[in-house]
Amino acid sequence: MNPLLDIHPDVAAALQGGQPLVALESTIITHGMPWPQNVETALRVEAEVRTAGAVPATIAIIGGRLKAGLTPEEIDFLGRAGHAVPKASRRDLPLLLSTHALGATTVATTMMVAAMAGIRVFATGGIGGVHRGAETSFDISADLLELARTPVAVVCAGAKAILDLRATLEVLETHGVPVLGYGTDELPAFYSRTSGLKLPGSLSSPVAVASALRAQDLVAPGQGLVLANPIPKDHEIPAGVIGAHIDQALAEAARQGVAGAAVTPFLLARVAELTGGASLAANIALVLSNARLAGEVAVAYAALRRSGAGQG
Ligand code: PSU
Ligand code: MN
Repeated sequence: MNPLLDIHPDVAAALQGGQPLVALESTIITHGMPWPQNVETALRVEAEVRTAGAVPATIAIIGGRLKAGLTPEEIDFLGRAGHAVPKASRRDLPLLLSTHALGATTVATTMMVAAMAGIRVFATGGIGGVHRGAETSFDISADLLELARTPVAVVCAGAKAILDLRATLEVLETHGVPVLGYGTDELPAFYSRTSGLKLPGSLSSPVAVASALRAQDLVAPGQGLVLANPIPKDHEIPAGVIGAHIDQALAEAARQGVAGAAVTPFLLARVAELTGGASLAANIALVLSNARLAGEVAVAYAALRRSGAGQG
């Protein structure tokens, strides 16, 4: 057990008993949504995971400790603090931990902590990816490289069209990361169900996903996977509507010289402002839907592991 890791008693009991677990990130709470919807959503997401029959483990850094499983009070504290909490990606961990700081875990660091704890499934909204203009900025999210090296399946609604989605898929392919559509053979684009980008495969039941995870355990045991679950139909925002707002947010970021780790939070916040309540409602709906699916996958995966089956 990692000496920097604290496991919540409910999470520890589930790990001990081989029960299904789902990891959840905290950057979506501090940097992905405004207060108070961020706290309400984080608590509802945990409830969705429980409804599916799994135990939620929201992950963050508090007082220089890696936390797998937070109390509702800790979630409330992070949500109120918002952007005052440092965003913690892989490169930030040594400094945040050694200075006893707070940190909101991104997809990359949530995967790291989940893997340390022994949690195979993780639900979030969207992953980071290759930014538009990366050919000159070199801005490629550490999330993609984490997926190549850490054995956690990330259930998400694809990636936001603030990114270069085609290049994002190419980088994942280069690193051998499976990207599976759930009930679709196209990469979902977060607010929209389709992107026009074909995926190599699609699965349509939690058991089918769990058995792909079991196969991955045998053939590529150190690697992650993306399960791309399209936003529920009644919350979809057509690409044509969201596209103009994204273009405006990107132009403002360029004009203001926003760079590095600030880029993604800036774009997320601007797109949310420009689209008004619609994008926030969509974001909440897709995260809840991903949490439910992740819970179902975790349940199926735990059952296959218990029976020693699931390959072939
Ligand atoms: N995309 C979203 N919502 C989010 C994020 C991305 O639609 O909240 C967050 C996640 O925590 C993700 C991080 O891991 O942003 C990626 O940041 P960067 O591009 O700086 O790696
Ligand atoms: Mn970046």
